[in-house]
Amino acid sequence: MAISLYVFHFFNKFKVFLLVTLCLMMLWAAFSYFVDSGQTIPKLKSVGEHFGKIISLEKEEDSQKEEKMKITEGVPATKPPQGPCPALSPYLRGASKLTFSPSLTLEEVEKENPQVAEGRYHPAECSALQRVAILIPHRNRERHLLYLLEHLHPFLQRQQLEYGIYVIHQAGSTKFNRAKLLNVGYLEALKEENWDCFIFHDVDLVPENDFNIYMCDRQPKHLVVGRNSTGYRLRYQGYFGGVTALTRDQFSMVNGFSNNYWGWGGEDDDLRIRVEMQKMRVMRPSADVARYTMIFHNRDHGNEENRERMKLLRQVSRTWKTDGLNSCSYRLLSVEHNPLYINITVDFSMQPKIS
Ligand code: UDH
Ligand code: MN
Repeated sequence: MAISLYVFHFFNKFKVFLLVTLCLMMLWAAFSYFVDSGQTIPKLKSVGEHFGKIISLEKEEDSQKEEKMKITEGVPATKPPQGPCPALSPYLRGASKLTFSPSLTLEEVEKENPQVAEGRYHPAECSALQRVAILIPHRNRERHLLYLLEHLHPFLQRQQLEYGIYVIHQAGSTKFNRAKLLNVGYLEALKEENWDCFIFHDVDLVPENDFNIYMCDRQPKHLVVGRNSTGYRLRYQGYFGGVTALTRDQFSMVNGFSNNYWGWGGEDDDLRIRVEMQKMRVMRPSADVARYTMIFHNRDHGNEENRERMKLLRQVSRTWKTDGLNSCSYRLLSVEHNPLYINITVDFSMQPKIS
């Protein structure tokens, strides 16, 4: 009796504690039963599964990467995205003394320019501010072309430009047509690249100072302020010949050059009139940098003075809309990608001579 009384007292004293303990034990038993049978916390389980998958995918990717690395060993890795080139290239040198070696060969110039491929170049260290097409009208001036290529490639590279040099060669012996060749150059060059800027460049004019930047501006630019043969003075007020720079849009806005100037003279003045009619204004770099050496030459056969030019120049306001890029017909004979320039050969002999 005394013992049973004692047990009763003991339970009575700790009944709350015992009850709580009992409940906890029952809960634990139920919890472990469900976990073991796989019926509970499905979310947690699936997260775990995914986690496992992610790890195994990473492992797969790693092994694929290793495989790729093995395959592409020796191939340069794709370059990181580049920033734009600086506004002023750090490689410019200023005035340079030009020399023209009589023994120079095309192979030597090619060796000097290993980074030029198929007449094109782009800087490796930054993305150029403009893509520039240099258009050179040409016939029977191989020596001049060689000297121009020799000087122009390093000159343009020092300016950190993306560029292509196009030589537009007039086949046959009909009267030379500089302006029409330049129209052809513009149309053909745009077939292979959306050039931003076009430099219309005589073959015999070599720039003396690399601060004369071969980029286009908000207005058409005339780059030959002075040349050795004119005492480095502008040939005449309004002169717009030799080397000019127009954007793709500026040139298209004036409908390009006229196609009707056969022989020497007038086509450059015609272009200036077109530019002025579109309310654009010719800009020139300062006289101390816009200097050229013209390689000496006499007047070429087939490029005799055009005696019709004054008459044509009086008609520009009437003719510019229908005579130009939109009416430039020609027979394309070939487009050759040489190491240092793209050679476009055209035939104008079927063209009617309108004057
Ligand atoms: N051109 C050729 N082949 C020709 C004629 C012209 O390639 O047969 C091209 C060449 O790009 C040249 C440009 O057209 O630079 C302009 O022609 P040009 O150099 O004959 O014109 P420029 O005004 O001379 O320089 C005109 C003759 C001046 C003779 C002066 C004699 N001292
Ligand atoms: Mn000349």
